[in-house]
Amino acid sequence: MNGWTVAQSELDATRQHHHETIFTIGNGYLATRGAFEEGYPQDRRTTFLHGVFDAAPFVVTELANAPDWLALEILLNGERFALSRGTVISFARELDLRNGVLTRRVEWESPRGDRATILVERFCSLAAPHLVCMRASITAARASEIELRASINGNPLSEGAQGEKLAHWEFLAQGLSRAASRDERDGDVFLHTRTFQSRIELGAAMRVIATHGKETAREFWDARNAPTFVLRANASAGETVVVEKYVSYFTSRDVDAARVVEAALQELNAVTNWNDAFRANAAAWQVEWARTDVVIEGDEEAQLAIRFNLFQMLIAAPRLDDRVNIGAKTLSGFGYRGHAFWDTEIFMLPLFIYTAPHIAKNLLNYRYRLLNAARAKAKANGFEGAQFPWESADTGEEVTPTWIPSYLDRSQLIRIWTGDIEIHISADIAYAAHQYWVATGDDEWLMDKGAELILDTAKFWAARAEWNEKEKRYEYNDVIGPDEYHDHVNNNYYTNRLAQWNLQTALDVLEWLKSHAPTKSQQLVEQLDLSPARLEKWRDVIAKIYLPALPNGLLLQFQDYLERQAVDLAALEPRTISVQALLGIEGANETQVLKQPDVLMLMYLLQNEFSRDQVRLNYDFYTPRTDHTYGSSLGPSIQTIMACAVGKPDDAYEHFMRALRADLYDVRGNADDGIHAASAGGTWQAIAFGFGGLRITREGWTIEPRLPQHWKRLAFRFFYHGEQQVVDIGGE
Ligand code: IFM
Repeated sequence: MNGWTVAQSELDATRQHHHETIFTIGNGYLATRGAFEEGYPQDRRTTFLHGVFDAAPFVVTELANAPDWLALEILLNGERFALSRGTVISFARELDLRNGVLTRRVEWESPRGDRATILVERFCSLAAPHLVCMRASITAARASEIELRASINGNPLSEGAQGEKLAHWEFLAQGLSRAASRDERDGDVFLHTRTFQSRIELGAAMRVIATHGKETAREFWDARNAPTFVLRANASAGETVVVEKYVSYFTSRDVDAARVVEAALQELNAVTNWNDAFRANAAAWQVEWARTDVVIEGDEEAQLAIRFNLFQMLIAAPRLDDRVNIGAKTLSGFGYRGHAFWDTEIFMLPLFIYTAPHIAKNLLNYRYRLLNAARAKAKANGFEGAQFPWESADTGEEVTPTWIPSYLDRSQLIRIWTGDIEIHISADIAYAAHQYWVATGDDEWLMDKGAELILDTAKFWAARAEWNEKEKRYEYNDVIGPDEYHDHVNNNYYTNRLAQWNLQTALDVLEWLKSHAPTKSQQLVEQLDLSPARLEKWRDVIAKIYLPALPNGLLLQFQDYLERQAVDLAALEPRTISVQALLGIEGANETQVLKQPDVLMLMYLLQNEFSRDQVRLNYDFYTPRTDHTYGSSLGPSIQTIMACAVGKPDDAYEHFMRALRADLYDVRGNADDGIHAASAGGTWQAIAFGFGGLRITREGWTIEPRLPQHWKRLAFRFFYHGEQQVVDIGGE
C-alpha cells in the first residue's frame, strides 16, 4: 500500500454506482463520475460543471448533467467491447490521488473468442481546468482490426431519486473545425448546446489522435448531438494501438455566449501531447498536496482514507470562480442536486481557510454575492436583515423542495420543512466569515464584504427573536436545529446560542470597523440603518435570549427535550438503518435519539467558552443518545474532536474511522448519490482540531496532540495570517 492509490480489483455490478462515486475525478471546474467509457447497463454517467444549473421538478433547480466526454466505443474485429458481454478475464481500476488520474486495465475475451487488453487512463486537468484528457491503449492477442468511436454525447440525462430521467440540453449546432496547420483529416469537432430554462450555452470541442498503431481509416460521423470520430487501425498480435481523446468545455458563465465554441476549440490548440498535459496536471496537483496533505504513520488505512477524503474536497473546490459553492454531494452525483447547505461553512470551509485561503474566500464571496437574495428571503418572511436559504444554488433563492415524493410510495408527498424553519444557517455563514478573518487576518475582506454579511445576519436574528412576556426572555420557536430528527422545536440550544454569538460578533465587528475603517463603518451604519436604537435592541436580545440548560451545566438540545422518550439504542441492535427509518419520522421525533448532537457541535464551535468538565458532562450525556452509525454523516468528525477534548482517544478513533469510511465503504448505503462532502471536509478538522488539538485565536495558535495509541506520526500544514505552519507530531 503506498498511501495514495484507491484500487478496485474486481468488477462488481452490484456496487456499480458506489464505485462510480468514489472514482469521481475533477478539477474544481468540473467533475466526472467513474462510469465506464463504453457504458454499462444502468450506469449513472455524469459530468457536472460548477454553476451550470437548470430548472427541475420538485427540487427547483439542479446541476445539469453536461454533455458526456467519456463516450468511447471500442470494437475488436467488429465486436463491441463491453464488460457486460463476453468474458472479463481480469479487471483492475486505480485512482492515483497524487495526480487525479483514473486508470482501468481489463483483459477481455469477446463472445467470439478474440482477446485484448484494454487500458484506459483519464484525468481532468488541474492545470487547465476546461480540459479533460483520456488515453486508450488496446493490445489484441492476435492480429486484429481495432475500431474506436469517440464522441461527445450532447444528450445526457439527469436522474431523479426514483430513476426518472430528465433532459436539460437543447441542441444548437455541431461541426468539424479544421485546424489549418494540421493534417486535413485531423480536424477537431465541436458541439454547441444550451440548457432549456437557465439558457446557459455550452461549447464542447474534441480532438482525437492515434499516437501508436497504424491508422487505416478516420471518419467524422455527423450524428446529431453526438459528433463522433471513428478511427480504425490494423494491429498485429501484441501490438498496442493508442488513441488520445481531449475534450474542452466553455460555457456562457465563462465567456460571452457567442464565444463558447471558439473558446473550447482554442483550448484544444494549447494541447501538445499526452505527456505535456499529464506533466502540467501533475505539477498542479503537487502544489495542492504541498498545502493539504496529512501524513499519518502507523495506520495505513487511515493514511489512504484521509487522502481520499481530501482529494474529494480538492476536486470540488472552486479555485477560479467565486459565484459557486460546493454542493452537499460535491460534483459527484445526483444527490441534493448540487445544492449547497451549511455543510460548506461549518464542515468544509475550515479545511480551505487553513490550507487554501484563496478557495475559502471564493466560497465566502459566493454568499456575499447572494446577500440580496438572503435579504429578499428575510423580507418575504416578514423580517429585516439577511436570511440565507437552507439550500442554495445559483441565484441564492431558497431551493429546498417543499414537497417531495415519498421514497416508499411515489404517490405520497412528504413535506420538507428545512427550507422554512432550519434557520441556523445564517449564523453558520456569519461564523465562517469571522473564522476566515481570524485565521487569515484578511482585514480588507472583512471591511469589503465580511462585515456586511455579519451585520446583516445579526439584523435578521434581532428581527426574528420573539419576546416572551411571561418569561421575560427572547426565544426562537418552531425551528429545526442541526439535529433533524426533531422538527418544530422551540429554543434549540445551538440555534439560540449561535444567533446570540452572531449578534455579539456584529457589535464587535462594528467597533473594530469604527477604529480601523471609520468611513466604511459609517457607510454600513447608513446602508444597514444601524441606528443606536437598533444596536440597543441587539444588546437586549443578547442579554435576554433563552439558552435552555440545567443548573449542573447540561445544555438542553431544545426546550422540552427531556420530556421526550429515552431510548436504549443498544437494545435496537443489530440494525442497518437509521433510527428515523426504524421508528418513522414521527416516531423518532418523540424520542431523545439525536441524528447529531447539536450541543457538542456548538461546544466545538465556541470551544473557549466551556470548561473541560462541562464538555465532559455534555459529552457523556449526549453520546449514548446519538445515532452515530446511521444518523447524520456530518456528526462523526465533530464527535471525534469532542472525544479528543474529553480524553477518550479510543472513542475518537472509532468516530474518525466512521467519518473516513463514509464513502469508501459506503457506511450509510447511500454513497451512490455522491460523496458526503461535509463528512469529507470534517475529517481534516478531526485531524487538526481533534488529534492535533490545534487552537487558533487572533493572538496565535497552540497544539495539544492526542494521537490514537497506534499512530506513530501525524503531520499537517496550515496557514495562519498568510504564513504556512507545519505541525509534525512524532516526526523527526
Ligand atoms: O445539511 C445536511 C443536514 O444537516 C442533514 N441532512 C443532509 C444535509 C445535506 O448534507
